[in-house]
Amino acid sequence: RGAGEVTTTTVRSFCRNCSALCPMEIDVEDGRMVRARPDGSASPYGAYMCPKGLASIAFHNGAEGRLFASLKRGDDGRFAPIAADDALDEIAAKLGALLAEHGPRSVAVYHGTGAYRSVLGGLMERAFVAALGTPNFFSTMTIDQSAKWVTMARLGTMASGKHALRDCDVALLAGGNPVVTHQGAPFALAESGAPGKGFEAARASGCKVILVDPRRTETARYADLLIQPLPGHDAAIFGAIAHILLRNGTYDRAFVERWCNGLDDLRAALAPFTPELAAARADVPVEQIELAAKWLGEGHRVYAGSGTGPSFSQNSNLNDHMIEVVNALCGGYRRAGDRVRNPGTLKRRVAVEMVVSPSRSFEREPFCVSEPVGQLLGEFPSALIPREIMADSPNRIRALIVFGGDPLMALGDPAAALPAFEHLDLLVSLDCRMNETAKRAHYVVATSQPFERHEISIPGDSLYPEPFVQYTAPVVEKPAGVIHDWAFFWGLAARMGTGLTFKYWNYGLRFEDIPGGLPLDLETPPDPEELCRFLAADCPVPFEELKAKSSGVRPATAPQFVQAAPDGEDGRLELCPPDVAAELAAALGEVEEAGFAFRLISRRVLHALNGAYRDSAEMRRRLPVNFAWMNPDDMAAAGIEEGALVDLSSRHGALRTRARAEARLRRGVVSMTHMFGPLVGSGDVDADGGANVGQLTSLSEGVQSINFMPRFSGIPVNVARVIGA
Ligand SMILES: Nc1nc2c(c(=O)[nH]1)N[C@H]1C(S)=C(S)[C@@H](COP(=O)(O)OP(=O)(O)OC[C@H]3O[C@@H](n4cnc5c(=O)[nH]c(N)nc54)[C@H](O)[C@@H]3O)O[C@H]1N2
Ligand SMILES: Nc1nc2c(c(=O)[nH]1)N[C@H]1C(S)=C(S)[C@@H](COP(=O)(O)OP(=O)(O)OC[C@H]3O[C@@H](n4cnc5c(=O)[nH]c(N)nc54)[C@H](O)[C@@H]3O)O[C@H]1N2
Ligand code: SF4
Ligand SMILES: [Mo]
Repeated sequence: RGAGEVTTTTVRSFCRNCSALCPMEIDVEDGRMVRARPDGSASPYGAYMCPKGLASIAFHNGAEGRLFASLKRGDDGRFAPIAADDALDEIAAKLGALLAEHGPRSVAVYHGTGAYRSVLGGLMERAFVAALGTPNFFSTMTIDQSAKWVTMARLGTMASGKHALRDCDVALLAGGNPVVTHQGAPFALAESGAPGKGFEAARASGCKVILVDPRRTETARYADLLIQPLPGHDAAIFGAIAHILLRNGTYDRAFVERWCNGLDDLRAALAPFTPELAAARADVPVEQIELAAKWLGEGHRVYAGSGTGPSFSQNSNLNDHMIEVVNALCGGYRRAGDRVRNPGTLKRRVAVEMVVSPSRSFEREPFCVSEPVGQLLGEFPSALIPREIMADSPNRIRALIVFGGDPLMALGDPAAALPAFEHLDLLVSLDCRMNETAKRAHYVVATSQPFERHEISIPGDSLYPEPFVQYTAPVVEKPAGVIHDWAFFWGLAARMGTGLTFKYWNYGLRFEDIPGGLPLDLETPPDPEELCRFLAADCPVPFEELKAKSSGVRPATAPQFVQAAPDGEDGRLELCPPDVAAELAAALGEVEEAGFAFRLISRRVLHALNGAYRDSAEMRRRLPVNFAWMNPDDMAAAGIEEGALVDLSSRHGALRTRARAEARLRRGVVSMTHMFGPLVGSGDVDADGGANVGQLTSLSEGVQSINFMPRFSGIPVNVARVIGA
């Protein structure tokens, strides 16, 4: 080729921002990615990518100050580059000394949203934590929707799973916006890739869609009924819906008789939760609650579920329990003979109509040291990390490895969290850029980014709308100074001499109980392609075929159906255990916190992914700061003009940002997104590039029992225009 000519090659891979794992085509010029397009050739979504998937090229190419070398913080507080091998030597030595002196509990790992993108890294992390033998595993799940884990532990789970959106005739989603977030099954009601298509298909086949959200979300365009309540009243709303189903006898009697306990206790506890009470508290027309209950009661294949909204608000565990109770009263699960659209490809699961009884795992050892609470799905509550560090206990946490996360921003309440993080003997951040937690770390280990890695589609395996599997080799080479996430954990194990067995782990499994696995050599690093080959061992598509078909494969598999329960299967859903009844009674007596004119609600924005991409050019153009969005009438009443500086104050703290009108919001709420600005604002929101909403939240007041979930939505606040600004 002539001088100055560039050759473009097109490589197929998949986006790893979220579990949709959209297949994509990437143009590479001289070893650099330049463009991305959706690849619809085999994709279960057709040709689809969202803006943050497209933005991942710019992110990859350094739009947000990528780290090209690891860093060590000196005694003067300044960071200096350090070779990754040297950083690992020093970290391994420190961890080894802590383990020898204080035992395995002195070491903790926090798994952030960046870690979910790293399949091999995440599995190597699990292997490493199992080898250390520490119970101190934390993830964002416990500061996200762990109310769902609490519900599983107290109510139980229907092993056959819920219906896919396309199979429903009535579908309800409380507090989620999948058209923006692409957050779908197994949590919320949606298909994660191309979410609009799933809603369109469901509606075309006659499904009625109900949304419950203080904001008329982008997803609301698919809603037949939108209920716009004040936040924090989902327990009352869904308690009232259950009340109506019981009152009218429109619940699924056969299902409840066969699979549920506690109907009488539920009936008694819900007697005071009338639709009128819920309507008054949530400030919605009572007719809307009656109509939702009518549709749900008439439905044959019902889905009731939630996004983050109810899990972030007041009484989040109770909110979630009552939403699932409504679903159970409607028999909203796949039943024997129902089609299973995607049983999984890399690991095929058999769906059986039976109940996994409540585990109440949080009542069992191991307990946290600061609170007598056990684990949920093998994890301790992230909101307790600061207390577990500060505890006056020989078993307190002394070293924290943060893998793809920014816990100081994510936990909120910096006044409580920051001193604890500063108290650590060792804080390591494994990340591709400097975030607020990394700034306080002793070591920041610079990692590779998704397109530089081998990966296989485990996160999507049973979540794709139909069976699909994809393997990718690196699209571009990683820079010399960074290491892979998996190599970080392998490298530590090799230096510390702990054995390491690599396994196909999935939620619900105890790592130790998974049979087999691949014991790793601690002398020679594993070949990532071989790790993926191992993970594909049970896949009906041979690995060589996966390698050859880089757009992914839709295997031709015989249709799968839910199987009937084996004889004598006696697991049951506990609709109203005593702790839930007590929480209902307490909620009944609650009064709205006086002295605050507004409730701050959570939201997510299309072009950012939590902390990632907020500094990209596109985001900065759209959102120079994270605005306080308000109903225009509320702004007019308070004399706040568009763009005006406003101070938000809660019982726990304050922040300053700019106001922006949004008619989609009901009155009485202010909506802000998270992970903007520095941990603590300087007072100049424009220079800071936004404000951290975590400054308004608390790690001690208003937290839930069991999962210690803080309140991230429905926070009582006042909003004041900054005078003279
Ligand atoms: N573009 C983009 N996508 C993302 C993310 C992102 O940052 N950006 N983050 C990812 C992550 S980590 C997650 S957990 C998911 C979250 O996915 P979603 O749960 O879909 O997140 P949101 O869009 O914030 O939707 C929450 C909704 O709850 C409503 N709400 C707030 N409080 C209440 C309440 O008390 N009751 C009810 N009923 N509703 C309430 C809010 O108005 C909001 O519309 O998204 C993921 N996807
Ligand atoms: N007030 C308030 N608080 C919240 C929320 C809220 O809405 N409001 N949301 C909550 C929720 S749902 C969540 S999930 C948490 C999010 O909390 P976190 O996950 O702790 O925060 P993120 O900013 O998403 O951190 C992700 C990090 O991963 C890095 N990363 C990206 N790719 C890779 C990779 O391949 N490898 C590695 N090693 N790192 C990578 C990014 O650079 C980024 O620093 O916050 C929670 N906290
Ligand atoms: S939906 Fe998720 S996987 Fe698909 S392009 Fe967007 S961020 Fe990537
Ligand atoms: Mo999340």
